[in-house]
Amino acid sequence: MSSQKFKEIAKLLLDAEIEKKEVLRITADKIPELTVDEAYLIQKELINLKIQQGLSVVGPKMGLTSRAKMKQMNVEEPIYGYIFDNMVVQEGSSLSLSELIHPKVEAEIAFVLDKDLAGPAISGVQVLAATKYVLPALEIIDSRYENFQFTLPDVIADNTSSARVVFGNQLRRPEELELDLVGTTLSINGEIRALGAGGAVLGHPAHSVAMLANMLHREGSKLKAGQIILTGGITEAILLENGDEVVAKFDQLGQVSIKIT
Ligand code: 0L1
Ligand code: MG
Repeated sequence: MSSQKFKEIAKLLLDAEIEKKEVLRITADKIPELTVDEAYLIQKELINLKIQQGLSVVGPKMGLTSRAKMKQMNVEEPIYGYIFDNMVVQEGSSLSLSELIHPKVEAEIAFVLDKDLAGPAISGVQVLAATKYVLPALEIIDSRYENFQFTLPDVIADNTSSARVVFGNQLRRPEELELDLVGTTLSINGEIRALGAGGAVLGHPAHSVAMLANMLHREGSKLKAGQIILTGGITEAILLENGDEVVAKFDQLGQVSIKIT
């Protein structure tokens, strides 16, 4: 497959994001046999286009980190993408549905490292030793594909549905908490719609960061100090509607909220 073709698909996905128009998944018509490695090449072209437009990477994110989602997509390994500065929404503020296509929200724990971490063979213990603090987050995902329907390579190419993120204000040292036991509820308009604990993320959110460092190593990349890393959904993702008041509460980590208008 030519790199020109990958660039064209990256541009199509970027235009869909900017114009808020869903497109047919790549594997339905353009490249039915698209592989995971090729999908990451398309994702890289998409990231480069965003950087050329003046956007900055806030940090990488892991997706499909729950056993249930991996089973549903029939995959052995989670996937990663990138959060950009124009995706960050202030905690407690509002987000207009008109900015997105068909957004869903999930509750996550984010990490900030104070040292770079380069794979291979990074462990969760090494991640915790390199972590400056952890904080709660809401991730708003928004597939650019029709009806949120895709295969694994499609969603990788689409920067793993990254769209918006809200970070909480409470920063904690990782040793102050047992992150796998951090209970989390995701409420909409006062009703708990999903719940879980940090252990839903690959057994422990630090494992997700370790796996990310090891996956990035394969492409000659690493986790960098100061980046904010999303570790993956503790809860399932819930479709957002106009007027929704979304609040995620995390045991010992505080809460994160957003109003959908
Ligand atoms: O952050 C995520 O877990 C999303 C990964 C992509 C799958 C989806 O869009 O549901
Ligand atoms: Mg996520």
